[in-house]
Amino acid sequence: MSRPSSFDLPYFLMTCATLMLIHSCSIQKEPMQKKPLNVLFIAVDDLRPELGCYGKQHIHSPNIDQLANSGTLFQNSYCNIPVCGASRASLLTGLRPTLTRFKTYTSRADEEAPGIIAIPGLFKQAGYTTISNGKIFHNAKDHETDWDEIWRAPAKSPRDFVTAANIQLDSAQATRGHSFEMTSTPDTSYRDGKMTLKAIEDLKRLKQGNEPFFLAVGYLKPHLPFNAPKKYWDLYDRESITLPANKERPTDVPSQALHSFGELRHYTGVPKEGQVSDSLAKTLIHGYYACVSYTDALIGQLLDALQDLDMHENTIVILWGDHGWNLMEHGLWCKHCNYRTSLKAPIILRVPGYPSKNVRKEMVEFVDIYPTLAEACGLDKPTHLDGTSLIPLLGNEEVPWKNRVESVWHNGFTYTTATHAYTRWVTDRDSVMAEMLFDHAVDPEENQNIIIDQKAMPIVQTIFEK
Ligand SMILES: [Ca+2]
Repeated sequence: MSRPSSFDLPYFLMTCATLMLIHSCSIQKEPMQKKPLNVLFIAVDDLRPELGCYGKQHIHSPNIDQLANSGTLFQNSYCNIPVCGASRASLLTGLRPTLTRFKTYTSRADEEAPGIIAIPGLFKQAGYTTISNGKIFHNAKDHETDWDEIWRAPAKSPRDFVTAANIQLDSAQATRGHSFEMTSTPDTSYRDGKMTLKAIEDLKRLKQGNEPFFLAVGYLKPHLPFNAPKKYWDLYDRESITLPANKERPTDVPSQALHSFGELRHYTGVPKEGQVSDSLAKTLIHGYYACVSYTDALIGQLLDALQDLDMHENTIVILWGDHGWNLMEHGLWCKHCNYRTSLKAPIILRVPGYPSKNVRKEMVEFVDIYPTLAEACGLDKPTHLDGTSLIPLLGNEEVPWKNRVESVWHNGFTYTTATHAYTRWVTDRDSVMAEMLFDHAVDPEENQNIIIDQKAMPIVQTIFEK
């Protein structure tokens, strides 16, 4: 089958039909008594809180900002592990990553936590129609019987390039395309644009059905490569983009805190060692911003459709980025580290019936999402869950809450509180090999490791007291 050079609706629909996998239902559905809330579950790959609603006024993200304005924004939300596959496996099972479970981008929930019911499985068992579009579990085969449909958009090269030169590079065995791409093609030229159309068609179809739905829509951007239509690049003035003040590699942290951003180096035009040039650094930051705005525009189309179809008052919307990203802070790119730039990622939640314009400062983490969605939809929470439902935080009241969240990368465990972030790297026997401690009250960018200060030990004790 030859592919058209521009978007072609009949071709697209035919491809949708070809790729749609209708799975046999190994999970038996229970009859519904009363139609409960639907769930629109939006995942955004590698999205750190680089959004207007998180105080980043230089970012053009009006649609996600509007979602936050209509629900609850969690200001201090953290992933439990900063890599795609493991973060998703943990979030979708509600189980924390450990030294032996959920460690890499290839982590599979069904293999590493066998017998554990994941979020889509819980909803399917409760009688929901469950659809996975795009990247939800990292591996489409993971928990595949949890879904009534699994769909991923077609692409012209493995990493979804559009220009001929990049397609050629990306399709070759030994090379990848460039780390960014700017085109004059429409939103639907990339997979995320195609997926948004598919998800909107899903909403129309689901509106006609009798079952509630759990519709998952997993965006691929702003993950590398930073490919986006030119109009999103044009939202930013390259000359006004500055490199971070802390762009040099720090010397006061353990070697385990740093890495050489191998993920970025796979792409054509990126040096195999050393820091990238300031010029490429600016382009990468520009490209990340463009991809955030591109994704935001697509999410706007999806949320507009939800509203136009008059489904918004009966549908929970949750949006999360699967982990943070370093844009040259600490001399780093990509994720894969214990710095806050890598661990902090957005959670925005809108549950019908709860106040809008709600901003919570409590420490929350991705394992909290599973119990939240179960409670919001009146489903019994499985007993294996490690997190805490966020539903008590959807109102304006003060409520008792945990004082810290826990993230892990390799053998480094980071405990983040409202005031500090403490990381300790342990051996398998739990003895401490290295540590770092940051005081967010005076050092929010984590530029001074204070673990050797006299005050450090009492601070660390406080982190574990509550
Ligand atoms: Ca990711």
